[in-house]
Amino acid sequence: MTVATERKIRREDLYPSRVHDVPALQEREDPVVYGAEHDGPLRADHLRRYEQFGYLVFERMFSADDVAQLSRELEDLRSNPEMADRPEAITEPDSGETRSIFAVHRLDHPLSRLCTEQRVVEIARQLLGGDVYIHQSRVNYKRGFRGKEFYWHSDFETWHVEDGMPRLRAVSCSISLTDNTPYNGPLLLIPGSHKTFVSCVGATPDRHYEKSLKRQEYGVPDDDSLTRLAERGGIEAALGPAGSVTFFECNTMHGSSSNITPFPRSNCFVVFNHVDNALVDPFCGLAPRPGHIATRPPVEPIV
Ligand code: 6CS
Ligand code: FE
Repeated sequence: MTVATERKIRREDLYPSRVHDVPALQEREDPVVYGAEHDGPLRADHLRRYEQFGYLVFERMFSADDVAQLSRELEDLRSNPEMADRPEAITEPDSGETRSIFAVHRLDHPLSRLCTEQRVVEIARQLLGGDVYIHQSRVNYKRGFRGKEFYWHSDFETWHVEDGMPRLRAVSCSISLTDNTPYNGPLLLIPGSHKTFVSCVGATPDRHYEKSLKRQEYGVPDDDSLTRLAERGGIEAALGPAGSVTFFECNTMHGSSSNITPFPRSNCFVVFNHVDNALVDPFCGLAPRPGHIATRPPVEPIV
């Protein structure tokens, strides 16, 4: 290990990444499930599956009518000229199409209410063991023909290094607003990968989010680490009709391919973090990312 690229690791950094010049696999130091069966709607077998595989898919948690209305709202948001120039709106690197809109939970919009739906929040509270707040929300459009991929990554690796999320006590929730088929770029997950933290190489560039939200190049696993995780756990696609919901642990390795079909693969993505896991200074040592990407303390629990 050459000294040249070693960067100082803070004592409380349990999951150092982008500090060594070689990748490393580290077993997780935190529990997966923090609550118990009597703490919410998930039964013991749900909790066991989440602990083992790192995700749960619930088909049709929202009805077709709920979702049809939200899809119209999604289009209104995308075509709203006021949104286009805001920092929350991210375009695709090539076509300039709207790729994502961040912080939808802070808008006065039906999609904001979706982020704090009781059916979703009570599952997050059960998995994380108590009071939670929204760390991040976004709608991903992944439109037909030009919706680009999200390369393999652990959400937590970015949130730890670039936002300062201390421990593995957050859950990502993807609410499908369109059908997720095998063809239109569904969410791909590696079962069991949440139990291994992949320490990535490469120093985080300044204002990395200006590029990474379009196409992520730092904080992505090397081929060998990814191969080992996939050989161990396989790869599963989170398929299901519009209205289905996938909860995945913040360290579950996931990604999705480009969408070359005419059919969009849109979702509303909301991240719940436990209030005791609120952000500290980013472990990369750079300035924190803006508040529309990561909610900074003081945080208020969702009641
Ligand atoms: O950097 C982030 O926070 C975002 N990037 C990806 C690809 N997934 C998690 C999150 O939305
Ligand atoms: Fe992600």
